[in-house]
Amino acid sequence: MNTPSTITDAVSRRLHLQSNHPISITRQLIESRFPGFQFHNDLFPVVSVQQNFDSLGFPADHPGRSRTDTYYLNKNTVLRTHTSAHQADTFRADTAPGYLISADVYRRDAVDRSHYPVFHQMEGARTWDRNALDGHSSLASLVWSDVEKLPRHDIKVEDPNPTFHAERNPLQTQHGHAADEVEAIATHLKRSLENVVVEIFAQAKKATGAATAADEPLRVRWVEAYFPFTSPSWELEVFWQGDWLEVLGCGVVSQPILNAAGVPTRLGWAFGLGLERIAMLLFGIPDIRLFWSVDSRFLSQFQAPSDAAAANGDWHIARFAPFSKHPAAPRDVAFWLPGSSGATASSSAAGGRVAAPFHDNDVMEIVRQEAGDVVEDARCIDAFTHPRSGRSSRCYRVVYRSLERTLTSEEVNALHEQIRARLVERLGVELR
Ligand code: FA5
Ligand code: MG
Repeated sequence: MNTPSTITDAVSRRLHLQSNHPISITRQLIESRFPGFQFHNDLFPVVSVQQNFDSLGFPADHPGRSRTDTYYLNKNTVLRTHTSAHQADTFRADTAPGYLISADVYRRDAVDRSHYPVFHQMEGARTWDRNALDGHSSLASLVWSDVEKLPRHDIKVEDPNPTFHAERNPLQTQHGHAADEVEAIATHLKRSLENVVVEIFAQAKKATGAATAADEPLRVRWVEAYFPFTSPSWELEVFWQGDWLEVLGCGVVSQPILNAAGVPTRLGWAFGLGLERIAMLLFGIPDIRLFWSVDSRFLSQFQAPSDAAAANGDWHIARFAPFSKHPAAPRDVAFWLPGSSGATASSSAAGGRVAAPFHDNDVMEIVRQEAGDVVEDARCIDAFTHPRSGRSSRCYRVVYRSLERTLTSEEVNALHEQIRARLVERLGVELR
């Protein structure tokens, strides 16, 4: 068990089901773009390691399984880290061609304006049956005919990568997929998701007359990705606040998952998107912490449309109006890592594990637990190893800023002092 009460307390919030909450409105807007799909919005967040990882083909040593990244309730049970945990069960149960699953997910992760340890994902999947070709000569031709039925958009999408790449995205012939099938499914997948983003921006634009809060033109690009459960795989990024923001991951479903779900003749695509990230673009919400606010100055700004209005495509999206911008108070903390030498800061992506590795996410969690939502950002700003002693040092900058009021410097100092004490107590570091 490595799950603090700050996290378990969030389980009951279910923002994706709270009427008039921006996460819920975003969910409904996306659902409206997938007619005929089954919607599952009430799946329990406690899942088995089998569901979250094994069923999806995660290798035994995948960093996502680590206690530094995942909240465990016991050895075999976790708070789901993604909605993909329900893929296998849903492919087994659903007869419809497609489904959407919206749910709260949990991760030990970075602290900044677009990352939060509890967030909401929407999983989507669409499959076609090789045994139900509906008069078509092949599955590829069936899928292409469905591509033709998708709405068209006229935005320019940056998509420099071919569907297949020898190392990064090899054609998975062991799955029995033919290149033309994968091309057709990938095109249907990309077009379907581009349509979601285009719709989000169209609604955002209706609200302000501008494409985005910062008045930037919409820029969208596909980048290659890797997931153990799709191949080929991509991520979709949108330009936001001066940088590329990843909004979703997706790909062609690995055939062993469909085979194991009892539907070996079906092939298809799946995606998982961050509802907060999309809601930030839709409403112009600048900081992910705001979604958890119970301040009426936040909540009263959002109103779900009536069913009739929504059916007309009129979502009445109102741009978020910041109620005030309070000053930021940065504080640094520098320390020596425990153990004399050899300890490395291992981000989950980097290899190089040591006996008791120091992990960035352990610092992030202490920051969250001690200071909660008054921290806007925390990051390592300096790391070095002393050439003679071999000791490693880290310096973190924690930026304090409440979304609701101005913090006094006494208050900030007290919180920072608590964080310093906890770092010593929990991680055994030596303050510098
Ligand atoms: C996944 O979770 C995959 N399960 C997605 C997927 C599904 C791929 C089906 C293929 C097929 P990833 O870890 O990239 O992928 O997360 C998906 C999205 O969740 C991200 O693109 C981002 O929009 C959002 N996200 C991830 N971490 C956070 C976080 N800490 N806070 C807020 N949003 C996050
Ligand atoms: Mg990702």
